Amino acid sequence: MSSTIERSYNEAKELYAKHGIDVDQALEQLAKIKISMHCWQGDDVKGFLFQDQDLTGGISVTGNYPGAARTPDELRADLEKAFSLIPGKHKVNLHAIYADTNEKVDLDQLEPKHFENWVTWAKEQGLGLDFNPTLFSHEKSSDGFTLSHSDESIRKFWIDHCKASRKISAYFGEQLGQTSVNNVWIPDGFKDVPVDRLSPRRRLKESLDEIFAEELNPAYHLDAVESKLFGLGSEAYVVGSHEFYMGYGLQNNKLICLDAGHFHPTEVISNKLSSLSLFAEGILLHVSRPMRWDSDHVVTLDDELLEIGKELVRGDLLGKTHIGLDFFDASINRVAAWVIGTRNTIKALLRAMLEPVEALKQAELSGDYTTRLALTEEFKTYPFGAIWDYYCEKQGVPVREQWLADVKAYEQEVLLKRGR
Ligand code: RNT
Ligand code: ZN
Repeated sequence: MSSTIERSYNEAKELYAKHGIDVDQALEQLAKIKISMHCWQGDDVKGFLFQDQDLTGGISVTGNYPGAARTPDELRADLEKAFSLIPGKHKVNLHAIYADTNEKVDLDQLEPKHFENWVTWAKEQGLGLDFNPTLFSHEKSSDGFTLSHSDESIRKFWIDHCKASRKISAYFGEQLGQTSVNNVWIPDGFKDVPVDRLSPRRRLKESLDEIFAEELNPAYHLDAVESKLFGLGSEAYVVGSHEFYMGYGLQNNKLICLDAGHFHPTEVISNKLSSLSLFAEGILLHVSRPMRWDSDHVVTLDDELLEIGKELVRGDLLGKTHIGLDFFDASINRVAAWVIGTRNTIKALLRAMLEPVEALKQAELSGDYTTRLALTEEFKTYPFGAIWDYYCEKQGVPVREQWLADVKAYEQEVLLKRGR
């Protein structure tokens, strides 16, 4: 441990202690929180099953920075590099199209064995895994409909794919001895105003009922459903809207997934967590950053990220919330994108843990809004950085921007040697 870092830490710790904040305890709690880092930032959501398929489903990755992973081994190497620069032990969030197999297998035929290499690797690395069925970038979703399709055979294909995905997720959980979350997101929707909004939603409900019919052990597997307001090409109507999945998730005890980019531009997910926590079985977050639309920019330490952290900490919601990331930027180094977004998410949680929550709540209760405002504002310039630096050093990862040199070296030695 460098002596400057330790000295700054001790000085900062004292300042926080004056407000009854136990910094060491906060760091212990922080070290237990797993962030589910999404594999798809590493290769622009291409996956390995259908590599010549374009990305569809109304989502889009822009940029052509060199070095995207082309194989499971390359993706795992990139993930390892990223994790070596992020404090703590975390999870990797896989999509079905990331199956690691030489077999030509379609989505409805996927089995746990197609993900064996991922599990072996996760065990070696001490990582958890989460999963997602992939209901896009496939010929059977080319007209924009999947689980709500009016053609029974296509709907069946997607139901079978989602059933297969739950088995794979349960296999992850059993093998790794920790819960895997399987998150269903579908792109279904209309570009222009539909005549019949109800029927596709009824079909989606029926599909979900069928998919979830089999009970699986919640110690190893949990189901989540992700809503959306609009997508590219589904601007007028999305079948799986927020109200749809609020209803479905609450009625059927499913985790409700909130993606930060899936609401009206002035609507924030931080303000939804408290309400949801009172009724939902659990919450899954897709921490993302919408820029004017659902653009999936790398998350920065902005007001909304800080607010999400505060809501989780102040409301003691970490126990029922699974934190996943969802962004994809191909205009910068992809390993750096992971490192920046994940470190920021952890920072937001730490920042929230270093607030005098009790005193603030007390001020609010007694109507002393002056103290509430004064304290929150002063705490913004408390020496949070000293605590963060110490945490990174203690966890054996680079302090401050030192990680960037590592990523640049990796870019030279590995990423730039990959053909496009
Ligand atoms: C799309 C959803 C979904 C995807 C990933 C790849 O709008 O956010 O979560 O980003 O499944
Ligand atoms: Zn998402």
